[in-house]
Amino acid sequence: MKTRAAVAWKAGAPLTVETIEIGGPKPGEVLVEIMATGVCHTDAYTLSGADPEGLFPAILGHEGAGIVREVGAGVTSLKPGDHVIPLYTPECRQCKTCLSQRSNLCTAIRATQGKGVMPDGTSRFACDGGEVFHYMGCSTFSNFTVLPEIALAKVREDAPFDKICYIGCGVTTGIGAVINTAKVWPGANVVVFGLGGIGLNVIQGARMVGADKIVGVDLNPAKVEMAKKFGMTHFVNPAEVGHDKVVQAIVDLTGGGADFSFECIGLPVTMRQALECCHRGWGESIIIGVAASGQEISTRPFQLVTGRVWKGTAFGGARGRTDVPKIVDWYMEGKIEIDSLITHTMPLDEINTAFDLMHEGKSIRSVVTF
Ligand code: NAD
Ligand code: AHE
Ligand code: ZN
Repeated sequence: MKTRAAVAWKAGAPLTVETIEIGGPKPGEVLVEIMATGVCHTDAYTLSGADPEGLFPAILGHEGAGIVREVGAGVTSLKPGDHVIPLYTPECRQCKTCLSQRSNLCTAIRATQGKGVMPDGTSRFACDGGEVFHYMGCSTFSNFTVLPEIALAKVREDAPFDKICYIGCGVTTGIGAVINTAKVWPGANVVVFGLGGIGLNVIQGARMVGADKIVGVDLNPAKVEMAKKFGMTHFVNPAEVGHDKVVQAIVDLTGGGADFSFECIGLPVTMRQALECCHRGWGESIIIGVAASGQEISTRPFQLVTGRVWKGTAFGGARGRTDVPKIVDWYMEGKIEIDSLITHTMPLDEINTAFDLMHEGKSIRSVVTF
């Protein structure tokens, strides 16, 4: 069948909306009509050309919500009409990692996902007769997309697509990093580097679990108002305190250092600051931000010898098919806030505006509705 999709033809160029061909679902696969998709900084990262797994032409997007329209042979857990959120971190419940219960990094389809194809090694997308790659196994910048059954979370049908799409990445990543990865305790002092679509969800997660001080760090003072609304108690602007004094400023504010810090920017320099502002003996720093190809982190080993812990997290450590429906429930029950973080909504034809707003620091999340 034909569908409309925003195609990334080459690194650094705007997306163009095209009518493309999409193949039907093969065994174990599901055809989904995407109703809404968020635009995450990771989409911009891959479009920039800095992602070693970035392939072109591709249909980007990994933060969607939609409706199952057709299922392939052997699909048992989903049927046409079900409401779903695509999962770039699937949950097969059979691989070594899923069975271990020690990590959410399911390995069932990761290799083909990174190559821009479905698990059988082929793409379901074509444009003008040429193959177009999938992205993060999701490709939510297409009105219709195909995913393996194990990469879809079934969610309640009364939840609005244009809000819960954000649970497909940003909300779950931020809140999950606090709950699943760091396991922040009530009364902890928390520092969040980067007050964007991810960092603000870390802040609301930290407030949910009863953190004491929640210190935000960002170069853009326009982010302060929203961050305070979500629970930020103190703000540090590196441009004001001096980039080389950020760590000391945080150590002073927290009475000795952070119990937990979260890097939600994607820069080695802020990753180092996030580690070094942690409390001697126990402070844990969680890397969420994605740094460009070839970049490396560094610190004095003494920082680790003296008890600071460096960790990372993908999709907030969430097991998608199990945890995502619960997070949708939290939203519907008013336990978490999403609406005000979605600062802009636009049709697919205006998707490039979402990238512009992100780069200009004017949006938190833009959502494209179909
Ligand atoms: P965003 O653009 O919405 O937010 C980034 C924020 O960082 C902005 O507020 C910006 O002003 C601030 N910033 C930029 N440079 C800074 C600096 N030098 N010092 C202080 N603040 C600075 O991006 P987002 O969607 O929140 O994503 C944040 C990062 O998280 C990206 O790297 C993205 O790829 C990554 N990410 C990772 C995961 C994961 O599973 N690990 C999931 C989603 C996103
Ligand atoms: N191809 C990229 C990987 C970037 C990355 O780390 N992605 C995160 C999700 S970001 C969502 O916005 C992730 O899930 N990582 C685990 C994984 O298996 O990809 C690169 O830089 O190589
Ligand atoms: Zn994302």
